[in-house]
Amino acid sequence: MTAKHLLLIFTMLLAGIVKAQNPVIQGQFTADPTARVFNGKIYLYPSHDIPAPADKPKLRKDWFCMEDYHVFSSDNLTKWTDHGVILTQKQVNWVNADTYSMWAPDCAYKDGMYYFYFPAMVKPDSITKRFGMMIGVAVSDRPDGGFVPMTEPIKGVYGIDPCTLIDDDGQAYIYWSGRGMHGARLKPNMLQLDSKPVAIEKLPKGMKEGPFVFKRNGKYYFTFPWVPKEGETENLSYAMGDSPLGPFEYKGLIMDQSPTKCWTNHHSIVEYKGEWYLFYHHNDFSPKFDKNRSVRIDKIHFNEDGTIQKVIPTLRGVGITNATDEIQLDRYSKLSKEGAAIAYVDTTNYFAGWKTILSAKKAYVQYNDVDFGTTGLKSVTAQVLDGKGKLLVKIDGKIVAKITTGKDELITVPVHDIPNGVHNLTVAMGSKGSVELDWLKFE
Ligand code: FUB
Repeated sequence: MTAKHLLLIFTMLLAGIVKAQNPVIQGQFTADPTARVFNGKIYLYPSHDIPAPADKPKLRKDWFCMEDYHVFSSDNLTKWTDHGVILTQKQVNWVNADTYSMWAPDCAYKDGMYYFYFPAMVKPDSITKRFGMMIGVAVSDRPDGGFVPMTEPIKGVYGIDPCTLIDDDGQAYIYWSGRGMHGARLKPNMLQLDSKPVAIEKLPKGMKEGPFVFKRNGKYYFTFPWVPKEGETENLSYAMGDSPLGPFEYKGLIMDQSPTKCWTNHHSIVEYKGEWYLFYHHNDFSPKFDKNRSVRIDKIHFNEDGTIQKVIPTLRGVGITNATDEIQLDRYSKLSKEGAAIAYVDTTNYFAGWKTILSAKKAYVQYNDVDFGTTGLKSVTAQVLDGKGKLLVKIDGKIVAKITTGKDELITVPVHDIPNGVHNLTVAMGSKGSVELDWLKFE
């Protein structure tokens, strides 16, 4: 890792702000995202993958390793604030802190309090007298911290991947996976079951986990990652029903399994400011090890009859990017079939992100939804990492600047006729040659 990369990560952490596009959180791994809307903001509760610490030789190097949770929030889905660590395994008396097993969490709000649900491996000698994964609760009066863990996990819940649903009548439910998929009513205190666990049946055969249940237009959606056959990886699927604990009828796929083989996928679905979003994960910042994952977001759409349209994963993700921010074109909306490619900036530090390589005349990269504001932008700066050639900067197809580069440089040129508002940006090769571009920014 170079001094430049360290400075970049340090600056991002210090500001508590991370950037838009997929993956949405940079500088650290985030997986199993549960998104919730509290007080008009989106809160993101992911698990926190880390590489197994070198001073813990007993931990498997090829498995999940998670010792704590962060929470992130945003009011525009593009700039995220990291509120820091909200719970660590050492704070929970019943958790075996040698196991680094703080897996997929959820958070629910009820009657002025926030309930953070998390699975973890119990201590062999703990009060539970059980072995394996159970689900605990930590409680706070705010969504972004102050969580105090209860001294016992929830009795009767043996498994992982908790998900909650608060129905319109205020009744809370919890769902989890472990020996099948289950759900149960929660007591008003949100800490105990109020009914026997119900097995969610009639789902297709194969390995399933990570249930996420939500309600829309009076219908209950039971959604889940599913591996139909050995040798495959997790797709995202769903079933629908008329009551919170089923029965549910299987409806189909939300997202195909990934062609680039991240074995897990784990998701949540949330409505925010009138649009629906799918939060999921992929191993973008860890291409060689799929247990170090990163959260992505894409829009999700429903058909008239309430069924879900399949989501095709994108790198562009969601939200509007300000023209005055560094625009990472490699998170593209469209790439020309020939002469355009994306590569890591630094294969010894994947968190440094990606670059766009344009290597043929007319090759292009298009990045949609850039907000050019209302004030006259005068110049554009490009971070060129290598190469020689002429770049044409276009807004909705019209050339607004030409950049001629012959080396790695930060180069600024004047722009003209910049429109107000949100438009699509394209950078195309206007000559022979090859240029490696990190980002572009208007001033
Ligand atoms: O993150 C650990 C496990 O991987 C989760 O509990 C599963 O849902 C899968 O994403």
